[in-house]
Amino acid sequence: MLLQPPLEDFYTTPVRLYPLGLLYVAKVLEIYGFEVAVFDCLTPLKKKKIALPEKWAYLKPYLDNPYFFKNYYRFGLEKEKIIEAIKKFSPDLIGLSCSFAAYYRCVEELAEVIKKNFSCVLIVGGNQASCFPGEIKARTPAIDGVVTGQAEISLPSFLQSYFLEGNSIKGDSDQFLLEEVETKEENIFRTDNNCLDWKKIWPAHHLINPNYYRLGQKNYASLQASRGCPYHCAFCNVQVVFGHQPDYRPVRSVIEEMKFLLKKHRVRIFNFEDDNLSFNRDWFEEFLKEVIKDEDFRGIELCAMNGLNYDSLDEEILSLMKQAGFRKLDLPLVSGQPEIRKKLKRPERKGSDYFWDIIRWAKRLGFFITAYLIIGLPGQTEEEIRETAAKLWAEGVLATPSIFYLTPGSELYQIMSVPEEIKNDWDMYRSSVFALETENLSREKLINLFIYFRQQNLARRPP
Ligand code: B12
Ligand code: SF4
Repeated sequence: MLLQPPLEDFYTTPVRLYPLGLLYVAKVLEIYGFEVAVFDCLTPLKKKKIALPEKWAYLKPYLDNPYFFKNYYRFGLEKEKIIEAIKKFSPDLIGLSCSFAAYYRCVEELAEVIKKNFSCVLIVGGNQASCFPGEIKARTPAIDGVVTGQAEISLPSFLQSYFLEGNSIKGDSDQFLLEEVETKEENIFRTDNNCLDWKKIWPAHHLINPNYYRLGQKNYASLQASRGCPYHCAFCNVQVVFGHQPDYRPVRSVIEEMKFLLKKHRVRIFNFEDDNLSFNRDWFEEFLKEVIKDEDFRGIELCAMNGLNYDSLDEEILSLMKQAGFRKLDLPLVSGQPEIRKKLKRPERKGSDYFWDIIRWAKRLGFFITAYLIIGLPGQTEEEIRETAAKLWAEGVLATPSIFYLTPGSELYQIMSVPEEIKNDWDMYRSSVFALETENLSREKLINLFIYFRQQNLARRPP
């Protein structure tokens, strides 16, 4: 049984909680003969007001501001309901998604409750688990195993060592014999070792209720056409799980998965959570053309809420994207200052003004554009941030700020000097607590900038 745990914060983003990582893990387990249930504690989303932890008392004076957060919440099911669901399925193995440092406390709490009530094997995986496997093992004895990296690569060997080499589990251990699975489904294994080829499998979408995942009136699903990104942006850590070698699925396989979702799950919005979907221009062009020419896809919407790298877009690709069903364009600009982008190693092969060309072309094509800025980066100033925002607003672009937070495994994480009490406290690794101050940007300035963006964006919202 695989669980997406509850979380605690001021907000979450219900339209992007599709448990894609767990569905890939589920597929791996199914291939090995397990009967799998995916239990998403966050969907349908429930929230309950809870007390703001004392360490964030500095945010209290702002909670009255109409443009700031109002309350601190626990999102997700109560633990009694989770225990009940686990009892009902009675699993031999439980896997928890552990993607965020900020919400590790909730994973730990859930792990401890599970261990008190059940004797099954308990494992965690995901980005956070991959960043800190040793620390997690040492910190949370309730967790039996920390599986790092992509489940398709690491889970088979974990299953083999755990279930074939002495550890007990109910059921028939023969079914975990790799050789046996290999002969049955030979083509899904890489030839050089025993891991699965993620490009040859689909996430186990069939294990969730598609009607729980909706954007407005329409069912949506997240998927991945590629993994990995060749760049080395200093604030990014996606390479910890997916590496630097972009790895694309065959276009046909992505189209088939979309058709399955369209027909069986009535999905009308397809959200790509790739690290760098548009990096391989030839692949992206071929994919868009396939979608355009296929009658089944009339009226669908495509989006890449994780953002597209503007450096890899051009007028022709934008036009194909529009025809294929992209209506919104999410573009990470990061900072308006080219020198800061350069220092952060942002890809900018086409020059520092190229972003603004893309904006103009996209506007002409009728896209709704959101540009994402990181606020609070080393070297940034308040003036630059306000100027960039004003420029974006003048172009009719929504400017969305993300307050800079610590990302374990990133270059900045290694080199930035951060007070120990912040670095040692995973709760602090989130935007919403304004943890990191720089020489130019105090916490007060960051909070005021955040409020300013919200106020301005609201005033500009179309009626
Ligand atoms: C989609 C997404 C979200 C969604 C939620 C996704 C979800 N279902 O929970 C939303 C938009 C809500 C979100 C929010 C945040 N996110 Co986010 N998000 C992502 C993103 C872009 C993609 C995740 C994804 O679907 N990947 C595709 C799947 C297939 O990959 P995967 O989940 O890693 O799963 C694979 C492996 O990890 C492993 N695996 C995963 N789970 C498990 C479980 C088991 C048992 C096993 C064995 C293996 C395993 O196998 C899978 C298949 O190979 C990642 C970046 C990334 N590229 O992963 C960031 C990322 C996870 N987010 C991150 C962060 C920090 C946040 C925020 C906390 C930032 C903030 N604003 O403060 C917010 C929280 C806001 C809030 N209050 O909700 C960080 C986490 C870093 C860390 N270690 O702390 C990441 C890595 C991005 C980054 N580098 O900054 N996020
Ligand atoms: S382009 Fe995006 S995914 Fe690639 S390294 Fe930079 S931030 Fe990370």
